[in-house]
Amino acid sequence: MTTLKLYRHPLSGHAHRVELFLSLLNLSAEIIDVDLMNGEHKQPAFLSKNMFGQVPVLEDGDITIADSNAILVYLASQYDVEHTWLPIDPAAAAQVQRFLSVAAGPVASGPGAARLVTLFGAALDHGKTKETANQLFKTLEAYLSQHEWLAASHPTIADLANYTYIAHAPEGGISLQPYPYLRAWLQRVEALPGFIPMQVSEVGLAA
Ligand SMILES: N[C@@H](CCC(=O)N[C@@H](CS)C(=O)NCC(=O)O)C(=O)O
Repeated sequence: MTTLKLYRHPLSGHAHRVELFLSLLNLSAEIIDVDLMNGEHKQPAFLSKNMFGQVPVLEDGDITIADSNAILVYLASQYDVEHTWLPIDPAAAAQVQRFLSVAAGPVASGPGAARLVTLFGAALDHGKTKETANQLFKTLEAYLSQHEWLAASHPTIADLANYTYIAHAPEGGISLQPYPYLRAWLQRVEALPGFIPMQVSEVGLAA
């Protein structure tokens, strides 16, 4: 019997990738919303869970893990007995890590950051975030014309880590229309048994 608790915000793509993986693994967790708008994540109680003051954070009994990709690695290592989501073979594991770095790099600073501008009014260069996103999407489009999944011949946590902010790129003003292979890959992720979407934001759309 697990006692998983996920601290998240419903519009956080970083948190969504964890919620998605929990669902795909058929693991139930208590979901605790952190009030980012009122700075709950910068209060001592939350900072004691993550010194960087960011969601998501996962608690599994007395184990606390912060950072979405670290949580995906933990859940795969702890609960995926077949080790398909994060292969053990060193070269295969490195392929997954390569794409976790993409998720933490250009996906976060491209489509992720563009959405921060349009939905939450972040003081970032929107043009630069869109440029980063389109550069990345062009590269991934060519790659996905030859590959079904990002890091292996089957889905891995690399696909989940990259999925959410790419799927929600249009919220940041970035069209996915020019990228049919990228859209087909998104649809393959969405067809996985247990898939759950992140809600589409209405925050900022009225502004
Ligand atoms: N590297 C972190 C990034 C997490 C992150 O950026 N979380 C955002 C929400 S999507 C957050 O908590 N922002 C509040 C802040 O940074 O003050 C991860 O992968 O978990």
